[in-house]
Amino acid sequence: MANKLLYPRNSATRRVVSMDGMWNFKFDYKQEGEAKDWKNGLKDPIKIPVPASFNDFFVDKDSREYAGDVWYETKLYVPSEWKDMDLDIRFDAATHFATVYVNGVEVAQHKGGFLPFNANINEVVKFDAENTVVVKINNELSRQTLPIGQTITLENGKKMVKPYFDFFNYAGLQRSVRFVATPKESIVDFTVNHHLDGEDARVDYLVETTGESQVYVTVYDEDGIEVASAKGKEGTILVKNARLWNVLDAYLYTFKFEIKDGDRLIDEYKQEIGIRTVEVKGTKIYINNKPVYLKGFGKHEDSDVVGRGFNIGIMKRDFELMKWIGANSFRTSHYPYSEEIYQMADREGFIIIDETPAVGLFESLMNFLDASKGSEVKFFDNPEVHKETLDHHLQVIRDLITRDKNYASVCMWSLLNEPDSTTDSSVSYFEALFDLAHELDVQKRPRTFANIMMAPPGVCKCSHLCDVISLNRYYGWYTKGGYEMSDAENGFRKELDEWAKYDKPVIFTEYGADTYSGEHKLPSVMWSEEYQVDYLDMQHSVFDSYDFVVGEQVWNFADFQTTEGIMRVNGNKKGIFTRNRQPKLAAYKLKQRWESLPIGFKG
Ligand code: CKX
Repeated sequence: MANKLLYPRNSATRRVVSMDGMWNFKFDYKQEGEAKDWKNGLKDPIKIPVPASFNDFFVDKDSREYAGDVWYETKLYVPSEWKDMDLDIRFDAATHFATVYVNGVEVAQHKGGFLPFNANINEVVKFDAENTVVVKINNELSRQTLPIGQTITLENGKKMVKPYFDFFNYAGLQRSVRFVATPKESIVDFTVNHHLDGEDARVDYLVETTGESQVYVTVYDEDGIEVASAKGKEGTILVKNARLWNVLDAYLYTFKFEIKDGDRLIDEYKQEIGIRTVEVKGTKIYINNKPVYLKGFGKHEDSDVVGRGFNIGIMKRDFELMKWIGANSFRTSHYPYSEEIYQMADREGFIIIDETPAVGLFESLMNFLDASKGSEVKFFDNPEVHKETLDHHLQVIRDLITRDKNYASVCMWSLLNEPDSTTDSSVSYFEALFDLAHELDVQKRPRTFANIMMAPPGVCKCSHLCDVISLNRYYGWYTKGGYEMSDAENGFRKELDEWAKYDKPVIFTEYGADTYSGEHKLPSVMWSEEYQVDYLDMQHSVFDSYDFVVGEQVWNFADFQTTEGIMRVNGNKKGIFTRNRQPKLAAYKLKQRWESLPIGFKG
């Protein structure tokens, strides 16, 4: 069975049935689900919405903090009219480890909570009947999962997940689940790569199918007019007078891929595609041969009640707020986001820095805050990290690039967030990641990782691998905050003077200050809305002093949920917007700045 990761779409030859809604659900407190054959169906279940994290629906702490297996069940009716087709259940994600059973038979397993996978059911399906679909999901973390953490057992015998990162370990069926019927001979994948040729564009394409019939590609403009076409599984399409996809000025062509036997249509798949190029030259990032300055945010898929569950309303509100504030980019911190968000970014013309779930690659007990004082053994000095963790990390990169490679909005790959890049043992691990990303991405987009403040120039051993240097810096917050901010600024400038020697573009993928919405103080003090403004003013004054700084992404777009801690007030409050998407004072300050910065600022 070909590894089909194409986003599920109805077409003349394909059928997609949503499986979203209320599913049966059980916690497996006694770890008895396997022994009691819950794979055949759940007895005395409760109901739970899909897509959503399970954690925030309940009123008791054991449910919210549950660590271990949870079981989901639903029924799926399959008509016999589809008996000659490939029948798959496509999970947009299952966090973090999933085992899928249909009619009591295991049909798929998947490790990793933020990328899609398929469960083929042809061998076990009952036609013209209800089929029992059961999904066992485990939410525990270790050094061999991405993201990284640990799972401990409390003295009362209950398990607890302790993330090495600063966001709540939401879990479950957090994205949509769909039943997909495709022809036996089908389009499995395609890849596009764009070249500008004066007013024209040449689009190299490669189509992967499960058979040998002829492939046809037809390109339509936004008015549905055919503008180009080609025949064959591989080739180049010339789009005359191409309307390019530009930042905040998007244009999407519809590419229709067909497999035909003579006039008989075998399979059809369509996707909207923006034609653009992205590259790094010197210390600048170019889109369509024009320099761009990134303005925007680190975000999270995070909202009230549904946790990390895909929330289409929040997605819409977030884009409206980002347009309002003058942003043009965001990073999918710290994991690949729902595909609908990339589709929206394509449509709205936003640049995405697409990040893997490689966060917490630091020896730490609580989370990154302990990173500098975790155990003496450095993360990459652990031999098993270079085996199981690296194998999984490389697989995640393969799946990430397979899933997202054709989105115009995806302009950079962030392969890790705040790893311990300070040891010789980290270099071979990073080299493997960066080499694979370069090999797999035909568009050769820039590669980076978000560098933590403990890994400045001369200490970091891996920044030379980056095409773009991405920095997470908190001068004036985690170091020398408050009245010491002037010293913080001096230290900041000294560090940037060192980064200048890399002669590469530098972007800030994080800078921010925790701000309790409604807290006001004149003169400002830390945690007040006024301090967030003063803090941002200092950062921007530093950024504007360096020509090679070509991007600023504030941490964070919105307040978000974390584990409990003495520095978290029901979550991380560095949002420019509150968790329910209302502006703090700094939002107006940022709007003023970003609306004044041209897209080619410093270009
Ligand atoms: N960086 C000093 C990773 C984010 C956290 C952020 C924070 C840290 C800062 C590291 O996921 O939320 O502390 O706000």
